[in-house]
Amino acid sequence: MLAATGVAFTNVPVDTPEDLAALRASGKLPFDQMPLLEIEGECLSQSSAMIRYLARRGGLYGANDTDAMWCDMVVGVTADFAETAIQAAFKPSADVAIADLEVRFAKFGPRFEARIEEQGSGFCAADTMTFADVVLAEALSSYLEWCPDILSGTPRLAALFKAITTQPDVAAYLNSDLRYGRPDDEYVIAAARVLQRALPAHMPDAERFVV
Ligand SMILES: N[C@@H](CCC(=O)N[C@@H](CS)C(=O)NCC(=O)O)C(=O)O
Repeated sequence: MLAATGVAFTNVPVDTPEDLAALRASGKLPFDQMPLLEIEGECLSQSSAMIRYLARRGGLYGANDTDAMWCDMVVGVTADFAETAIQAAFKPSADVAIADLEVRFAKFGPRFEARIEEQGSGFCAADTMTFADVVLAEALSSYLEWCPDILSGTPRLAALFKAITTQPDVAAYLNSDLRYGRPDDEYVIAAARVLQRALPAHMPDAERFVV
């Protein structure tokens, strides 16, 4: 959403439990949780609030209440759809992750396709691009990291994905070092280490970071 609304930004990685403790001690986390978006002197928590704040600020919440309702509906269902992709790196194997993603896509992909057809603009919520298209494209990018051909049977969804990811600011972001790659075991281990949580049960010594 930062890229889609033309806001230059930096990522500040939290690599160690000490980094997280320092961030907590800084008082910048309103609810003691990550992620944190620092923008114009404000410290924002909750990714859905950040996304909507950026959408309003960038004029991507549609032109009226009906558009906004469709944005919220599509973003809500996209969260359900994206959950499987967020969990993929935590699965026992890539084959299991891909099988789960295919099942989830079989449920939602045709619904997204039908919604785009019904809308008629090529976008999913309104006559023009909204943050719902950006959020949906982000979720699709995660699916494509695991299943590169997954959009082959949904041409409208594929066209929406292309329309969003070829926006100049979005394309520049996707091709930059700011864009994280597909999460791997290293990411899963780093997240458990920083948050001092258990690893997925299939990993050796799964409790090794639990304090
Ligand atoms: N619902 C929140 C996610 C909040 C969350 O689960 N944050 C985790 C890290 S991804 C965290 O800070 N956990 C530590 C804690 O809750 O104390 C969002 O979408 O931003």
